[in-house]
Amino acid sequence: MKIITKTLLNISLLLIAATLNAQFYAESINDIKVPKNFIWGTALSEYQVSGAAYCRNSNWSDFETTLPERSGDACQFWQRYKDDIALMKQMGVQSLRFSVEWCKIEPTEGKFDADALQHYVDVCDALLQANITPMITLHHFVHPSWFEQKDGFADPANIHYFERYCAYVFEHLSDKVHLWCTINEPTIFTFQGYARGVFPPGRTNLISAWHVLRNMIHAHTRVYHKLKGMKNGKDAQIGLVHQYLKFHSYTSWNPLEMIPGLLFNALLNDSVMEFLKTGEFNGWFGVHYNAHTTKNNDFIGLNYYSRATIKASLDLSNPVDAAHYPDEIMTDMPYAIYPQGFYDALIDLKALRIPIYVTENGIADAKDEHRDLWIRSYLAAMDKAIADGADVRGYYYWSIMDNFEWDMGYEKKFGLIEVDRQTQERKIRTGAQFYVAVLQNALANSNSI
Ligand code: GCO
Repeated sequence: MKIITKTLLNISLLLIAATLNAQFYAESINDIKVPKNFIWGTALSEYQVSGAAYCRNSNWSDFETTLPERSGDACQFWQRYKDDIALMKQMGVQSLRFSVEWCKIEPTEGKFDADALQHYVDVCDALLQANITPMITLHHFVHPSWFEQKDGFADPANIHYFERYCAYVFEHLSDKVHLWCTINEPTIFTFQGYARGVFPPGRTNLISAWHVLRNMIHAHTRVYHKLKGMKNGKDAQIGLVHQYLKFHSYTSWNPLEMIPGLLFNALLNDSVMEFLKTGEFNGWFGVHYNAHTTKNNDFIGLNYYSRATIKASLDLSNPVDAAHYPDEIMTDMPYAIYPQGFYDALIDLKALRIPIYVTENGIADAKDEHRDLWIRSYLAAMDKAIADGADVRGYYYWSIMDNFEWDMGYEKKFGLIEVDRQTQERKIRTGAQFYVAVLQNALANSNSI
């Protein structure tokens, strides 16, 4: 009986895949053609895999005391990185995007911790020995408590602290690392922390959200030019990471869906896209920044998951809700599988005329039912975008292993590798096999066009 149900389920999934993603579905790894030297990687961030136990005195370790679920010691990556890197090597991972934690490097204002720096030197050495190219993110939602207490990125006078920390890390690691992400998703950091209040510092003030976003864009620009002027700067590839997220109204006529969509699109996508294209940031409420140049990135990091479909609801306490159409497959996050949006984002970014790294893409799927479909359809969408001229240089699956999904805790399973947090045992998921095959194939022969 079980087998019959499973077979029927598999057949129906295949049918859905065939109709829904007719245009975007990779039957085999040979359907995915990438340029020479393309990098196949995976991504993580320190706080999400090491937790508050290893990243104390940070905005997140302070804030999560108010959350129902705490990060604890997460996957203990801080101490288990050697074994995890060995597992990555075995899978064929060519590059790891990870974050350096500012709260470890500079736990007290102006005092840099040599042991923490050494830890990251060791991580880079372990990666290089395993033939895995390191890609560093300098800010992935987390910073030291002392920086937060000065009002963090809400005060433009604080940008120089961030610049100093970035320069310190770059000075010590740029001999080993050539791929650098300055800030991860300034829009999400701002929206979640200053508009929705579900990330630190837990504020709900739209005007200040626009100011914070402007300051982060400014901080990125300053760090970019600072690092480019340092030793190894010219050879390094440095870029911002933007989550390309578009809001979509469920109906084409309901103002309750369209008005929030206008605001969310402006704050979460359009303002940053405009900055990337023109060097000028125009926010609401007169918030403005002009970098006076468009050369503020060597590449753009694209995090793409899905679109957000908003539907008006009769529940007055929650008048708009995350929705999906009946024929769409939901992930465990409040959005559906939507490879078309990935293609569209890549084509939009093509206009920047700089290389693109897909710095994050992956599915939360605790039952591991749709991971295979996600990977096949999103890689097919990327393949089409490449064929249509998008200069994509690498793809990083989010995430190498299950981890702490911020305000949503541990329930969201993004990992290629399943982590049992009781035993800390790691197991490669069945749904990851297609990606592992892509990795293995890329290792064996460069799958170039
Ligand atoms: C983000 C982050 C990651 C998330 C991932 C899954 O986009 O919020 O960069 O830290 O874990 O995107 O939601």
